Amino acid sequence: MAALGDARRNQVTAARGDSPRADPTRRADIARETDAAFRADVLAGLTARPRAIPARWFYDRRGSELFEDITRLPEYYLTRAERSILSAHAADIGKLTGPGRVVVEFGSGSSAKTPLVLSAVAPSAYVPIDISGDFLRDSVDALSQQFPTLPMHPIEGNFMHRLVLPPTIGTGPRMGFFPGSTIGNMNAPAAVSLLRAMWETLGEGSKLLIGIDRIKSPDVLLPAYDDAQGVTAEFNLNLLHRINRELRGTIPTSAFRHVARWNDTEARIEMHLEATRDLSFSVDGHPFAISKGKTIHTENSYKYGPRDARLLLRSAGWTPVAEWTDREELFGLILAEARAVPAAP
Ligand code: AVJ
Repeated sequence: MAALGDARRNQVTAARGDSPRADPTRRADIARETDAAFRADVLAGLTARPRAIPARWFYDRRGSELFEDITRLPEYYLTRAERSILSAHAADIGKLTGPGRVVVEFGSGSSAKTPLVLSAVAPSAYVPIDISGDFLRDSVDALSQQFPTLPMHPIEGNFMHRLVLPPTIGTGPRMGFFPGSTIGNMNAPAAVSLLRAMWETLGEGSKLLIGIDRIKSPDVLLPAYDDAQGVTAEFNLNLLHRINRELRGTIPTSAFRHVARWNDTEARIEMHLEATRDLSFSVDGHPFAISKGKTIHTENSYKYGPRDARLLLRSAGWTPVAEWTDREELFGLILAEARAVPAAP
């Protein structure tokens, strides 16, 4: 998957064949905006107390590769659980959505989940939205092999805001697909505004199929974010390497260690980078210091009980209509509908 970013402008690209990569001027603009936003977020995040850098900056090329590796770790149950739910309940999902919907995937990754959904719901078109044009092109290329007659209209843009869908997809019913518990990176207000933006993008009468990771024992949660092979540690530390690479940083990366914590009050996993000694360094010429034991907060991954998840959806105008889980009840897949909200009694 690629990150949720603010730096990139929404823009509707032409249909398949006209890759977002095809416009070099626009790509250069996007790269410049992304650089500026990364620099601003890092400088502000290192100046703030507590120190915090938004999780979306994990996903440079190396970070995206490391995330793919994470999804294959024995401890990282999320991807496997969601995929097992999708394959076990594909027929059910298809029955409830009906054929001929336009499937709009938010943050399309190189995920193995998309084919399961496309087979289940027999859509009339597929619209993947991602801020990474590279990822979009690759996933559309791969999916075209498997679904040669399905029209595909990739959109390179930021789905945090309302998007205009390409008119060529028609006015037929739509279904959003938002897998992977990506919603977990946002706090409640941000999650609600994202779900509302999706409602606006898709329109009344549309459906949303969303994967949300559940609250469970920290004995299961913590290893998923602190695996034995150290892949998640490398993923977290890659942020510091990225800062050094892209922002002329002098951070002594080996003096930081990966920390994963379960914050029970907030119902979230937190990832931090902890200084193992008193340090000073510079980023883009700006000096910074951090004392031993202090951290840079790099990610939140909120977890939801089944009722929490449904309340979150309703708060954004989505009415839950069905819900599935895996055998161990680790992960929830919810189908919701964009109904007009009836007047309160
Ligand atoms: C992509 C946000 C769903 O929170 O589980 C995985 C990111 N971070 N391991 C998650 C992540 C550390 C992942 N999401």
